[in-house]
Amino acid sequence: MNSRVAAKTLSTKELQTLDSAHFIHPFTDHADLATRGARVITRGEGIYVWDSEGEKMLDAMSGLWCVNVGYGRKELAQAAYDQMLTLPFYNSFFQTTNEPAVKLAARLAALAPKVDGRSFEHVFYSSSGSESNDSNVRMVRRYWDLLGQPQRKVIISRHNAYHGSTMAGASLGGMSGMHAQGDLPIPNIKHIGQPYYFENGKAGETADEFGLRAARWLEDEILAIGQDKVAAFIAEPIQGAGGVIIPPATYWPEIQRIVDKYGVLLISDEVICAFGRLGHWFAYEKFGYKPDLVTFAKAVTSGYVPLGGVMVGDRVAKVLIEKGGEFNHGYTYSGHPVSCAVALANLDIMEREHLPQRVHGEVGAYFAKRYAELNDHPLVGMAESCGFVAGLVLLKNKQKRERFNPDDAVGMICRGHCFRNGLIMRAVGDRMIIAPPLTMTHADIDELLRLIRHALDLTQHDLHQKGLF
Ligand code: PXG
Repeated sequence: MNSRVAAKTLSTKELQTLDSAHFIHPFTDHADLATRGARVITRGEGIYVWDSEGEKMLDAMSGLWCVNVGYGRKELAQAAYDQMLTLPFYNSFFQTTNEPAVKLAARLAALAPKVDGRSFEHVFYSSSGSESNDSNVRMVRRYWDLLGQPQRKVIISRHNAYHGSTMAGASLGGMSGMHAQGDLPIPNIKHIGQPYYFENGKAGETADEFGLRAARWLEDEILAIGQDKVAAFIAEPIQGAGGVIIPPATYWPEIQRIVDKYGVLLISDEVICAFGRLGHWFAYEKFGYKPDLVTFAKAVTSGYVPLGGVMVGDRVAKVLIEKGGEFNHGYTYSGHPVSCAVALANLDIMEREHLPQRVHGEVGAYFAKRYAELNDHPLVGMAESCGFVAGLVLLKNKQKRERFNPDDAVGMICRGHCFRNGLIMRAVGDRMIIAPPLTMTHADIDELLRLIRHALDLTQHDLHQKGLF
């Protein structure tokens, strides 16, 4: 494309043609996309986005689980502008640092709650969740090397987990479709089952009983591999991309007991769950466990600019710093001044507007109550939420808990009805999920629930016509 084209305002059709000619999208079937043309999102304000045809949509996915403060925040733009003029970039490799990165690290350390005297005084920066989890692999292995236990290499994760899309991120994740492309997982990554009660609970087993059973799969795996070979366990507090899988209350305490018993490091991947999403700054506080490393990204800047990182707990930091010498790892953009300046301004908004507290308190309770009402819909099984993430499963027969045939792609049918009717909701197989901005008011929540119910009604009608329901 020449520069004249770049300067001109393009029609939707022109943009779509250029898009399929030049832009390889993430996780997309390009041949399929070329037949329909990508939807062009042009602007956002508050909880809404608009496309190039002027359609307004309530963005119940906060972009991609990240725009926690909503769209159109001028002070985030101002923070980026000011920082770009002052110092757009400098590296933090050769014994240099910059003011926003330092201030942000100290602020994150102060926000991360201490559990049983364990604290997070240190931060390692990256630009994304995937990179952060790569850093976790490097850090965990370095830790055990420094302690004279280099054989402790195996990191245990879970099926249907999502930890990113780099080689290590995709390997840590438990998505079979991702593993099938490119010889993944890389060596020394193992997976256990996920704590999905609806799917894996046995007849007559309570959710709490199932939670204990699912946690003990970790103990079985540690014993099968050999305790002296296991470096860490990594998990999302609630699985996000896997379909908003909320573990039973017994799960996390039992996981804590097991990692403590075998001395295994615990990595809490909070790329989705931190920064108010579950009503706390960090999600481990919600579930009361004690991670050694916490992955963050996304909402640290509300997605306005890329930033990720790892909160490094005392146990690991002490060894890395006191015994470590040089850690041969880092990124050009580790501690990027513009990203860190935007993150600071984003945390200002979250604090000023008490966003985690709103989710934790009355607004979150209202959302939970309204969302749970969806359980009375004929298509819906197990509509449940935690903070501002929520999921439900579409059921063919509610009384018999019968699922749809995966080939019928009912989730995609429902997602289509959402999109055409002004709602962005995500489908993961037959699960419909949301993670709305934390700024939602009662009126916004009412509107969201009206839109979801309308889309479910249309889906039911459609499936009925197709003979599927
Ligand atoms: N960990 C978790 C828990 C995530 O949710 C990542 C790591 C990777 O972050 P980056 O910034 O490298 O993408 C994520 C990202 C989806 C979807 O379909 C979810 C994510 C990314 C893309 C799509 O729900 N989460």
